[in-house]
Amino acid sequence: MKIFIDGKFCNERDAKVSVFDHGLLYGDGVFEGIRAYNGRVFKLREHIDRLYASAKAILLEIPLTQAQMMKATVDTIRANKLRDCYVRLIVTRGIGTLGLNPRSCKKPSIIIIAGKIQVYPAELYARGMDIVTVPTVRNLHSAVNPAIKSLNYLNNILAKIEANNAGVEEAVMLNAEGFVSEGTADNIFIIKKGALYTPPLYAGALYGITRGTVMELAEQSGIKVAETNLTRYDLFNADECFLTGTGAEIMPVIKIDGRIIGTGKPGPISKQLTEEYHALTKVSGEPI
Ligand code: PXG
Repeated sequence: MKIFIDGKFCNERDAKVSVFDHGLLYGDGVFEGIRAYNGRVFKLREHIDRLYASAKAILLEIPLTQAQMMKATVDTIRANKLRDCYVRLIVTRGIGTLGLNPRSCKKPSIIIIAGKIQVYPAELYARGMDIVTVPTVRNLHSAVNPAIKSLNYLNNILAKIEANNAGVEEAVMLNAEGFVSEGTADNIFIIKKGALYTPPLYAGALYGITRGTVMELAEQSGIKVAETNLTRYDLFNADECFLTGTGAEIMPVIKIDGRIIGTGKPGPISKQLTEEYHALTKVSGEPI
């Protein structure tokens, strides 16, 4: 595997970062998770835009233009001769001293890894997922805004551990007000009486690129889409529910906190949107 580090490709064995990198010492940095399908990088522009928006929010100046970053991403996939893969882009504050002062870091580090994606088993998509709401609340937008895809994912990791401890794969996080925000690496949607609802971004969600794509697909099919605050009650009484993310794509949810959702099987609108999403991933994106 060839890994891009600061403008050079190196072998997996030699792909190492300094113990003084503030990405490691403090989680000081940002990242993206991107997928390529069928020789095309899906929604590359959108992911690069979000990476730079995350960096801007933490006052991290990425030493590449957006065009150079897009090229580096495509070059990394090419160097590994991949057509269907997962790409992790990481930009850290760089190497500094012990002590959190970011001014000690002279140059941000850029890492690009293109590899195989770990996907949920096909049976799970066919059956639908059982999820729970968890005690760990989503970060406040007045603290580290959840819109920032930062290297500090402990909030989500704790939620994931709590879900796993409850015997399920994924968590729904609520915000400090008790409204639904999102999953640990996915946005959440419900369907009620034929309309699609998802929490607004100010409820503490990431500006999910899959979320945006699904909303566009729904609108194109004449499905009403609304961003609105949702409570656990709304989730329990939904006709259908699903999670969206680059990794999970569209994952139907059939049980939440022990309540069966709708018929207890992936619903027709979830299935329709999944088919449309898969069709889109096959034909659109930046050629590798
Ligand atoms: N919320 C959070 C907190 C996320 O981290 C999403 C929603 C969905 O966003 P996208 O833009 O992917 O639709 C994410 C995405 C990984 C990994 O390897 C994480 C994500 C995506 C891909 C891989 O942990 N998070």
